[in-house]
Amino acid sequence: MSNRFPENFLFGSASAAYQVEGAYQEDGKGLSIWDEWVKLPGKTFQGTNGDVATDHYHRVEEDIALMKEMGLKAYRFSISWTRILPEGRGRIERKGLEFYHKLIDGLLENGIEPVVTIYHWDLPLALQKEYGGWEDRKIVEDFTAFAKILFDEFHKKVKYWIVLNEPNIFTQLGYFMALHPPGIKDMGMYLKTYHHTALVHAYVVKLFKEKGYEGKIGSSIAYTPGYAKTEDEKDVEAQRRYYETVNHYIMDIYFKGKYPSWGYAYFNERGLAPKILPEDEKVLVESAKMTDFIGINYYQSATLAYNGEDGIGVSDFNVSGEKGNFRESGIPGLYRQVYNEKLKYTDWDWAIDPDGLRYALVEISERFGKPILISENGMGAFDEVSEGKVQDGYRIDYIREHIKACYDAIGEGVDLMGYCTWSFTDLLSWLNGYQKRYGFVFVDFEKEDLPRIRKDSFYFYQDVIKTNGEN
Ligand code: BGP
Repeated sequence: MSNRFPENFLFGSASAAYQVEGAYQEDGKGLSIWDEWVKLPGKTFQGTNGDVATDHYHRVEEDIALMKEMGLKAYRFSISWTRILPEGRGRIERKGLEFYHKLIDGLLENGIEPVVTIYHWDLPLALQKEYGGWEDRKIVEDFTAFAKILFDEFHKKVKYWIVLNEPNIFTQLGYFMALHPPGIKDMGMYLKTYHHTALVHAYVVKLFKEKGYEGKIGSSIAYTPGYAKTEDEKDVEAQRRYYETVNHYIMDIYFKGKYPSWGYAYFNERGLAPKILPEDEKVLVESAKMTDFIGINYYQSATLAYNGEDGIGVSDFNVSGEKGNFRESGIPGLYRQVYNEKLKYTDWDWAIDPDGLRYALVEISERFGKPILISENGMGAFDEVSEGKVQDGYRIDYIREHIKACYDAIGEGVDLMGYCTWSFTDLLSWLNGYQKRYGFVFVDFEKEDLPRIRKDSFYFYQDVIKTNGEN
């Protein structure tokens, strides 16, 4: 690599509260839907849970010291709603706010920009039980009140806010694939809850702008660009249908304020489309304009082929990491996701495609004309410690090539604010437990004191940052 990025480019790394903090019942914290879900039989990989995770809650100084040593420019983390509002609304728990002050102050003192995700999937259990959480429009009011507490408390310290992390994934896995709480399989519910996430984003952005807080605000979408498998008209049509019902569907409502017409009509004809109230349209369009940036979590691309009405449906995920089991999956009548011989795959069958990142950045930038922040990108692997070292050259290659793709995208006119890897330390993978590792810092989960070990990729990224990408 021999590139230099803009001087203020945010080379960072990311995490989420439930995946690192642990201390799930400490200092007055209330339970989230994940605290309950992980205790139900068969719901998580070999019963793993985030009760302790990396114990970041108690080791925040140690983790920040590692970030400083690395020279990290930005650290993206999420705030646990039930640390602040144990019941989801009402009584505020000061100790929760103090924890995040400690984290944010520690970052700032060490020259690291905090990038705060307001919601990374750990909904207060009380709200799920009371009215079904995302299933009801009441979520807008409760979420907005929570966000306002955070803005009032932290606005002088935090410049970058991400309202929601991957709303397309938590609604899809929670309501269509039954792999996340509340474990429902109903496409209409998935589309309805997704619509509610878009409203939450819209009202929170509007609040932020109307109250005049300083800083930039957006949301992060999991974006998987799609290629047609062949030039055959049927495969090209499958790709078009994928964009209308997936990529443009999830993105347009956030960043244009409208669903794409073919995609919405397709769901509507089948009685699956969400109800759009006249006031929704107004706030969605207004807030799409006010949204400062688009957060993109990029891991892989998809290759699409024709899928008939009687074709293949969704398949199980490879959660064990047993390589070479690529399973096609699809939506009958729309598209089928197939294996791409030109690409390499991770042990969990995720396609490794750095050029897909460049391609995604260019298409998003052209469609929405907004700055982009890569809020997650990384490679899950089975890392091993040998003589005190973790030689993760595969991860170095992965990250190097994706950074090169960012550089090329900037060259093609993309306004890219930063690049945050997933993740800084190893942490809990929602569906794959502790065995699937993403960090620059290895955490030995077998040992009670959870020791941290710098991987080879730690030194690689340290160098990338030091030279601002010229490495
Ligand atoms: C994203 C989530 C992260 C993280 C990452 C890796 O979807 O925002 O929280 O989990 O994916 O995914 P996985 O752990 O399933 O490999």
